[in-house]
Parts: sequence; structure tokens; C-alpha cells
Amino acid sequence: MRRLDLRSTDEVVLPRAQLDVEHALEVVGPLCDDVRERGEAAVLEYGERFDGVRPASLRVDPARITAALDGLDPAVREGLTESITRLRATCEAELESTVVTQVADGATVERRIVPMSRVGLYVPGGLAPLVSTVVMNAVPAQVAGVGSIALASPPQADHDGLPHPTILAACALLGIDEVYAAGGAQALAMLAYGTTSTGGSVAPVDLITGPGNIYVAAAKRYLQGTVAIDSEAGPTEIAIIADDTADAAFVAADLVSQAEHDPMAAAVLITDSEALAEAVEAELERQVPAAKHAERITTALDGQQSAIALVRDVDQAVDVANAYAAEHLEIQTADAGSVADRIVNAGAIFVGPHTPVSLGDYAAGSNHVLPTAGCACHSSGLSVRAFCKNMHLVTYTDQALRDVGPKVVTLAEAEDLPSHGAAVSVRLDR
Ligand code: HSO
Ligand code: ZN
Repeated sequence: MRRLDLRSTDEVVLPRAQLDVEHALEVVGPLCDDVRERGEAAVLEYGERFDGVRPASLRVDPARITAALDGLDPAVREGLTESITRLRATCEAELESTVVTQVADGATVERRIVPMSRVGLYVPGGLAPLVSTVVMNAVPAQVAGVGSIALASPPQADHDGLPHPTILAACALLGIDEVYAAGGAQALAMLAYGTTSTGGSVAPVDLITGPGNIYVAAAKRYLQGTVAIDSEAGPTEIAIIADDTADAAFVAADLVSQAEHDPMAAAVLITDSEALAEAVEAELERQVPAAKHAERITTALDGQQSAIALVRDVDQAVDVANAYAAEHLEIQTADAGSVADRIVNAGAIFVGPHTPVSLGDYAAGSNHVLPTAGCACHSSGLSVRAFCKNMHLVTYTDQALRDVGPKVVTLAEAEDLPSHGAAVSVRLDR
């Protein structure tokens, strides 16, 4: 990993991998249009072209989903069950409730929380079958009360054109039986437009969530407006603020863990301790060659998006971390909790030496679908809130309208919209 010495500057901006989503849109836009016009036939054709297999049918036979659970390694089942239980507990606690505000006598505004009717979850095939991603997307949707959930995942050539069996097993465990063997932009277009208008049977969804490659990100950008989307997930990022109290083996292992996802993944250590920086470098030299995916880890750690940033002190580390807005931020310093309290931009914060990001990836009870590429400045990780809408119910009595009505008429006239005012006056005149 290269070193960036920020100690004598007030520079806080760390480099980042740039994804050319706009370029991918040139391919993805026409592809989505084609799926809208030709429906399931187009989805199958693109699957054959990009995934190298044409499934017998797009909709996975529910019997195959149940069979996948029967064939699941019991230890994996136990792990998934734990993951589901912990995330469900968090989601249930985070469900927002109705708020009724008495604005004036006889005037109430009630905020009602209403789940989306139908959502589409996308689970990529990619370098690894991310079975935990099924859990992270489905559990908040279910706890929010979404009535209809469709899940799409690419057909696998070595699994009979079905999505990966562990993904199907997780669907069975979660009670999801509407699963499609469709991947990439064509899967997202299918979910967004539905196929009923082109003679198929896929009903359109209101929201699509889930990670994916650059084409999936481009499809989300293209389809936004037709549907809501959670975020455009980019390559994984981990930043770690560590001081000389940190354990170098832990820090290195955590950097390596996220570098394992993708050659474009970003791993950043922000430290005020040269001794720790050296110890982490030594650990990386030991740990990386021993890792199963050493090649992609090395590419990620050596990439321009990864670095060891030396800072003057923890204050500067906090500034750098806030400017970077990492998807995952670990704090491995003395008094980690109070450092964490000063972080305002991060997808999720992992506090202290016993809270590695990979715990959060699987079974911390937090969600691992988090904003990347600096989007943590304005966006949040996936939660029950993403699957709900707020609706105001406004109720005024005759007297309550009389009390405020003249002010409404004045404001309407100030905007030169007198008919707005008239809709109030007609009542005041009764
Ligand atoms: N760290 C990834 C999620 C994941 N890790 C899935 C393992 N499986 C992005 O937050
Ligand atoms: Zn991960």
C-alpha cells in the first residue's frame, strides 16, 4: 500500500476509484428500453449473452427453492438463521411509529408510515454468491411490512440455469418464493417495467434494492423515476482510524477482508502512528500471500484508491474520515467511542477492537448495504425506512379552518393564485 503523508498539510481529501457509470449507461439505456418493449424474451436473450446460460424459465420453480434449503449445509443454515434473527431485532426496534401533531385547536397532522406494496431485490452472482445480501435486503423489507417481494439473481451455467443454490436456500429460509433467474441490467429493467404489458407475468415493483456491478449501477440510474432505488452501490470501501494502541494484526486483517471483494475495493488506514503504519505493512506482507484471493487483494491494496494516510493526530484523522465518508469506518483507538461520536459521514461505524467490518457483513445485527463513493455524506444504509413511505393525514374542523383561513387567502394572493384562496373563502363564507 502506498503511503500518503498528510501531517504537514490541511489536505483532507483521499483519492477514490472513479467508476464511469455514464459510459456504462450508453449500453444499459438501450438494453432497458429493449426489455420494456420485448419483455421476458429480451431478458432471456441478454441472460444467454451475458451469463452464458438460458434458464428453462425466468421464474424459478418454488419446488427448486425448497429443495435448495433441503440441500443446504446445516452449519450455513445456522449462520444464516443467526444473521436473520439479529437483523430482524434491529429492524423491529427501528420501525417508526405514527406521530400525531395537534397543530392548533381542531387541527391535526398525522404522519402515517406505509410500507411499499411491492419491491424487487437484486442479488448479484459475481465473484462470490453473496448469500448474506439476500438477508440484508429481505429482512428490512419484511419487517417494514412489504406485501410482495420479488428477488432476481443471475442464472448460473453450472447450476442448471438457476441462481446459486445457497441464494435459493436463503430465499426459502426467508419465505421468499418469487425468484427470477435474471441478472444485471436486464433483471432490473424487468423488475422496474414488469412484463405484463408484453404478455409476461412479472408485475412491476415500486422500489429496487441491492448491490451489483457498474452495469447494475447504470441501470439503477437509468430506471430511477420509473422506480425508486436504494443507492448505486460501488466497490467496497473500508477506512480505519487507528492509533498506537491498535493491534496491527487486526487492522491488517480488516483491510484485507474488504479488499477481498474486488480488485477495485478501497482499503484506507488513517493513523497518527508511524510505528503502527510499519507494523500494519509488515502484517500485510505476512497475511496477503496466505490469503485465498491474494491476487485480487493485492490489486486492491496496491490501487490508487487504497493508502496508508499518516496524520498529525486523532483530530486530523477525524477530519480526513469525515471528508472521505467511507462505506465502512472502523475506529481502533484509545477511547474509540468518543472518536466515533465525532464522525458525521460514514455508512456504518465499527467501534473498538472487537468489532470488525466482517462481523457487520454477516451477523452484527446491522445492515451491510451501505452508501459508497462518498454518498455517506447524504445517504444512509439500507433499513426498514427505505421500504416505507410517510403519508400525512391532515384533518381540520370548521373552526380550525376559520382560524387560519384568512392567512391562507393572503398567501395565495401573494402567489397570484387566487383560486387557491377561493377554495378556502367558499368555506369561510358559509
Ligand atoms: N462488505 C460487503 C458486503 C458483504 N461482505 C457481503 C461479505 N458478503 C459490502 O458492504
Ligand atoms: Zn464484505
